[in-house]
Amino acid sequence: MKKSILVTRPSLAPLSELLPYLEEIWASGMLTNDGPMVRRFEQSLAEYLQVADVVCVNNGTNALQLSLRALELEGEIITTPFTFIATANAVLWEHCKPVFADICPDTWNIDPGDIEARITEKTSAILAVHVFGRPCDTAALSRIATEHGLRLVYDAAHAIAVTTGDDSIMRHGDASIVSFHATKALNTAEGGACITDNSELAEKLRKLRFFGFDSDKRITGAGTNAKMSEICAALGLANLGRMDRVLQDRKTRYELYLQELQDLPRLRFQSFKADEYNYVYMPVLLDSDERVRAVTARLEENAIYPRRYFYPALHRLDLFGRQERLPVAEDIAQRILCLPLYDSLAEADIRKICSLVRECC
Ligand code: T4K
Repeated sequence: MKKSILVTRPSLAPLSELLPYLEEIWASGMLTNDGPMVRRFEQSLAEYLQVADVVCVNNGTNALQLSLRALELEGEIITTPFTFIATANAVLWEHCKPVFADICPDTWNIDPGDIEARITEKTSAILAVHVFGRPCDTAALSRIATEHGLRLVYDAAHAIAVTTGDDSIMRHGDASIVSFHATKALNTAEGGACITDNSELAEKLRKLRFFGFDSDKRITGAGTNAKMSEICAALGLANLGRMDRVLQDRKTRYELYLQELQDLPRLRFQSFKADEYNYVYMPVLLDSDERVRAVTARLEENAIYPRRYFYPALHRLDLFGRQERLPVAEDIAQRILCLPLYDSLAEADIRKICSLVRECC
């Protein structure tokens, strides 16, 4: 039987590095409810990301919902159709309407020019995604948000450790969220965080994730249960300890793909600055939907499973009211394929994937 190669595999610290944290939890008997391991993980993350405040929650989707809720958003929120469904679902769950703007053809991020065309008196915020970790045009988005009095939230689910200049990408806007799902470069099995430099907002988020309780267990409002458990935080701490190595290993593998595929005229890479990317995904843009299907079929015959992140573009789904056509997003979404990329992927496997891709291009 052929060995399967999946689009990703979890980046996991050796068990021996997790055990000391688990022993502490077993000794304390504290498994959840804002315990010491979550606080330690939050502090370590704040240092690692160089941000003021990190509020950990039980997944990235809830991090998004809590951020929208804490900012008291209503009406319309302008967002990108080229993202995972969770981005737009979070808007719906907060009883707002996602209004989709088109994306840029090279970065695949939301197009600031198209946002401006979609602002109405009902717009309360922009929810931008650093797709595949590629930073959005944060300067343009800040300018638009300020000029129109809008809130600006970043879905940075893919953008762990990305910096622009000397600054963490998570320091832009009113808040950013990150995901620590098993498939992310930094994982806590399930998990996520809201990140903000605004201490009042962070306090509000802490209450919202914990039924609305303040630190004296007084009820301050309608919160929910979005707490991260101590065991998830322990896994996060163990994995955070080897993040730099994980990212370096991914970068090496990304560069091998680049070297093997860059001469193919029918294939392009996401455009990014080398020091502003985390090399967590391996998306390639092919010249047609048919070629995406052909490459996928050829790889699957060999037990290699790439993924069409993110297809279809969300704006034409019935769920979001089949909004007007967005030509760039529709074109890009049907031509992107994410090839396998993770830190333990063997060099020989990458060469094999590339030679199969070449056969179809
Ligand atoms: N915003 C954006 C822009 C996002 O991309 C996401 C999540 C969110 C928000 C929400 O964050 P979370 O609420 O999820 O924290 C995955 C993830 O479930 C999802 O977290 C992620 N984005 C999305 C892009 O991808 P699938 O449908 O690819 O998952 P699955 O189970 O097919 O896994 C992919 C591959 O990984 C499989 O071939 C097997 C492998 N795998 C998976 C898991 C779960 C493992 O080897 N071990 C595992 O434990 O959605």
